[in-house]
Amino acid sequence: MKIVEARVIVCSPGRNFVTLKITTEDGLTGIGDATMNGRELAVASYLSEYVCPLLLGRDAGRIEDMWQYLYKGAYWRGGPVGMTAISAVDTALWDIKAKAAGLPLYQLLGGRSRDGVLVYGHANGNTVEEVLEWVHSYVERGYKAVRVQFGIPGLSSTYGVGSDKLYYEPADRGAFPVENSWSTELYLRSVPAAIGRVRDAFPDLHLLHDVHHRLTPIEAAKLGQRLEELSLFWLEDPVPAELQEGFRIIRSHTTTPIAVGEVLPTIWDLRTLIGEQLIDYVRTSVQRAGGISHLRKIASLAELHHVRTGSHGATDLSPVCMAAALHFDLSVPNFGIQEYMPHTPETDEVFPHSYRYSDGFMHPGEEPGLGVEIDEDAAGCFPYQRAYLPVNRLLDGTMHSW
Ligand code: GCO
Ligand code: MG
Repeated sequence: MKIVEARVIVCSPGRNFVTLKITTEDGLTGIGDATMNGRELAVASYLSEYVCPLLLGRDAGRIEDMWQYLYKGAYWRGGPVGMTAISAVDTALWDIKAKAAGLPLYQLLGGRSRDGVLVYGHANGNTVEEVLEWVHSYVERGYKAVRVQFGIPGLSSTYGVGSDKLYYEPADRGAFPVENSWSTELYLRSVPAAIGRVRDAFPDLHLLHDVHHRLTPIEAAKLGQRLEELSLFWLEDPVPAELQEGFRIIRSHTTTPIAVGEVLPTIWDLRTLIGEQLIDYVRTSVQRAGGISHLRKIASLAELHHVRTGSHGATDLSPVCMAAALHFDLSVPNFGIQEYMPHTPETDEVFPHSYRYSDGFMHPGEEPGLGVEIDEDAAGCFPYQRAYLPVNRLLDGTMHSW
């Protein structure tokens, strides 16, 4: 199964996506998601300038060897650009292998460990009333788990609350990033009570909340303590995770479950967090963490340490990643939950797929391979448009993590 073509397709059906398409000599094709929100062309050019030429003539069936070749062979290891590129190659090769076998990918990963993939939706709003309305609409659609994000009185805008409630997308098209403002004091003053109101209204629902890397460990420890009685499913990214040891402080103070990892691309970046059981859910994804092959190794390390998976699934992870994630989720023993934000109709038109949602759960479908394709004619109608994620400043103008 020699690779005869490897191409990068960049399109923007509502938001930017980078897709790698690999073709073999017998005409099989596989695709992988290489989107890195706000920095898309860095990965596209890494792939087309350096990786695609290396794939030609190689055996598409040697997935692990290809992974090692691209990881060890670059000398410059890790990092989001390189790892996203490897993810795309790995995913495309798994797609090809499963198509060649005539099986949905999860069958090659050991088969189903469960009947469906528990997902959580996003409810957000400027006021608690708005959030309550959205949570209600998710519950009506069968969701068992909902993430809640609130506007913060005194701040003009913040992470997680957008103008379009269903298709929340933080990256904005424009010459410069949007500037958000932040005050930990104002946040801690309003958010615990806001989550409390949702808990009162929905006593049985799994509730999740994303702090988006903004607190210090001791602030996060205090927040975790205050939220304990609300029984969150998880508190996400309470602090930036470069300093993994910082999570020891949070852990020693609170039993609120912690989820981390959407920006961390390798098992080595997660070693302390998982190995010391400092987190409960690992959130890195097929698209960020070296594809199916590497994410499975991370899941195995996590399994050993009582950590479950909770893969990132915002709209900047394309339907190709979503499909791959669902095969992974269905198969790993220590699955926890999957984030799910529906893509826009334009995106779904470019990426026809077999995965489906029903009553709080998703299933990848039974098509051979990933069960998703890219319609290149449709993609061609939506050319790339530069977009940036916002930046964040404290009220006195100091740069802060967004
Ligand atoms: C999440 C994430 C996203 C990210 C986005 C960045 O939990 O879904 O934090 O909202 O901000 O994916 O591109
Ligand atoms: Mg997050």
